[in-house]
Formats: sequence, C-alpha cells, structure tokens
Amino acid sequence: MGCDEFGWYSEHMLRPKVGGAFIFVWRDFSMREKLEQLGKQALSALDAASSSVELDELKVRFLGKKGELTAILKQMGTLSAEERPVMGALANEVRGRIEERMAARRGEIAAAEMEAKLANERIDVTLPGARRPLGHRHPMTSLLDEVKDIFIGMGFEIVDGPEVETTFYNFTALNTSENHPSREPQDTFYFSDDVLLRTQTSSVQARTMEKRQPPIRIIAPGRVYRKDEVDATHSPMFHQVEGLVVDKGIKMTDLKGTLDLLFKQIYGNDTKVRFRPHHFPFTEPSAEMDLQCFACHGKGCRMCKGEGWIEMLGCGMVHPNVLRICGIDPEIYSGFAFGLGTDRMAMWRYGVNDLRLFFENDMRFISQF
Ligand code: 2NM
Repeated sequence: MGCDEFGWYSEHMLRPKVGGAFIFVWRDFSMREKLEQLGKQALSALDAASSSVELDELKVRFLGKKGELTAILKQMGTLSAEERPVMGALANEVRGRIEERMAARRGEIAAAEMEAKLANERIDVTLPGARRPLGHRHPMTSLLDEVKDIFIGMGFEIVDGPEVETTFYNFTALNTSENHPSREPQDTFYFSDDVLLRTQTSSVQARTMEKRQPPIRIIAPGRVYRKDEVDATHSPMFHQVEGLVVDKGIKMTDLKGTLDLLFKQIYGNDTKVRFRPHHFPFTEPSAEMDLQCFACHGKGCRMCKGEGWIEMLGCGMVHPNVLRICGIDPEIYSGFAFGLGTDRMAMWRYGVNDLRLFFENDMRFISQF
C-alpha cells in the first residue's frame, strides 16, 4: 500500500519529541472520523481517476465486500447501542456520496473515452484511396466471349464437353476412317488405344446429336490438343469454336449467310468472305472460308502474304454418315458445320505476332488488353 493512501494518517499522528527522537503514537480514531476520512479519500481518488478501469478498481477498494468501508463497519460491534444507529446512518451517507460521485465520474470518463476513441479512429475522407488492381479478362477469353455473344444473338446454344475424349467421339462418329492420318499417334495425344486429348471440339457436337433430335443450333468453344512443335503460330493446345446446325431443309446458303454475318459483326460491315472447295471426312461438300485481308482490303500485303485473303476456317454440310452414326435420319434432316481457330483470330484482333504470348501469362503482356 502506498503512503498516499494513508497520507491522512499523518495529520492525526502526535509527534512528541522525546530525547531527540520522534515517537509515533497512533491516535485511536473514532468511527466517525474513520468514515469521514474514508469519504474524503474516496472522493479525491474518484476525482483523480482517469479511466473506467480505474473506477472499477476504486469501487472494489472502497465499497467492495472486502473493501475499506466494510472493514470499518466490522468494528460496529465495539460501539455502544446509542452510537450504532448514528454510525450506521453516517456509513450509509458516506456510501451514498461515494456512489453518487462514482456515477458522475463514470459518465464523464465514458464521454472522455468515447471522444478519445473517435479522435483516434477518425478517418480522413480526403486522403487518396488505396487503389486495388482490378483484373480483367484474358484477351483470348474476350474474343471468345465476343464470338459467343454473336452466336447467342443468332439463336445458338453454347455447349461444353470433355477435353479427354474417346476415339469414338473424336474420330469414328465424325466419319473418320480407321486408317485416317489424323488418328496417327504422331499428331494426337493418346492416353490409351481409345482415350485421347480431343483434337477438335466436334466431339461435343457428336455427343449432342447423339443425345437429342433436331432442331440443333449449337457452338462448342474450347481447348483442343495436337502434337505440334511450339513456335510463333503453333501450340500443342489451342482454341476452337465449332458450330453445328441441323434441321429440316438446311442448305449451304444457310452456312454462308451465318459465317458472313459472324465476320461482318467481328470485323465490320464491309468485311468480305469467300469459300473454296476443300475436303473433310465429316462434311460433304466441304469448304474453306477466307476472309478478305482487313489490313489491305484484298490488295495484298505482308499480313496476308500478298494473297489479299486470309484463311479462316473449315466448314461444310454435315456428312450423312455423321448424322446416321449419331442417330439422326439424313433422309429427313440436313445440317452444316464449321470449325474456327480462335487463337489466330485473337492474334489479328489484338495485333499480337506471337501466339506463345497468350499462354505464358506474363502480366506485362496480359495487362495491356
Ligand atoms: C471443321 C470443318 C468442317 C465440323 C463437323 C462437325 C460435325 F460434328 F457436325 F460433324 N462439327 N464440326 C467441322 C466441319 C469442323 O473444322 C475445321
């Protein structure tokens, strides 16, 4: 216990000087004095308190069960019968004064503490905010989204399928003979004799035709895999959007109109396309579609290697064998299909001359789009 707390005792000490030495003599205080001193001491301690924690401590110290007031009251037994009610009343009065001051201080201190807390937590709304870097779509995804939107606008559905495929959906269902060179392990990633990484998303279309009857109007965008050496224009993984329409009376002109509209929407209304005869096992007749060079408008430049045209995609009327294998009657229905590589499209669209940049995910590159 610090001497502060008992400082008041010194006032009541008698210090007769006897033979050069101080003799301390304790006066036997009356209970009245003790109560009044306790009251004074408590009030000044309350006035000095500066936190609500301190107030709690003072409450325990003065008014608690083992507190100083209780300690004084324990001596009631030594009082006379006349003194007892008088001292009881005084004790209650002292307690009342302490409690009253404590409540007042509690209010003041709580207000001060709240004020300090508010000052401490004040936010300067004029400070510049912490900028959070916002991500954005990969350029490949942006282009795919654009293509998807156009097809959705033409009433197509977007379908998805497995990248790990069986030879049946990847080749057989697409009228690709057992000895066709595209089946060669040299070109295709095989897991086993009949499980592989799909080489085209046509497998998704075969799966769709097998599941439902026409009318079918779908595109299947996604990753495809071929054993190609990596260079500026080749990657063993690339992206395709394949389209398929099957219904009664679907003709080559429907194919041409659909693709013409697609490229007009992507490259502008003055875009021209042309179709050249080609061969695919899954379509008959088959064609390749070229886009008039958007850099030179057909005159011939570096972009189109002097051709004036850029090879865009393969397409054709779905082979009757494909329809038959997938459970659609070619006597009733006909359809067209096309396969479009979107990596090259993205390269042109964003003026990127090296395909590898799309897949390396170097943020210095990606964040430019
Ligand atoms: C191409 C070229 C031509 C094609 C065919 C089919 C299906 F499933 F209907 F038979 N889907 N995609 C197709 C036709 C793909 O890619 C260059």
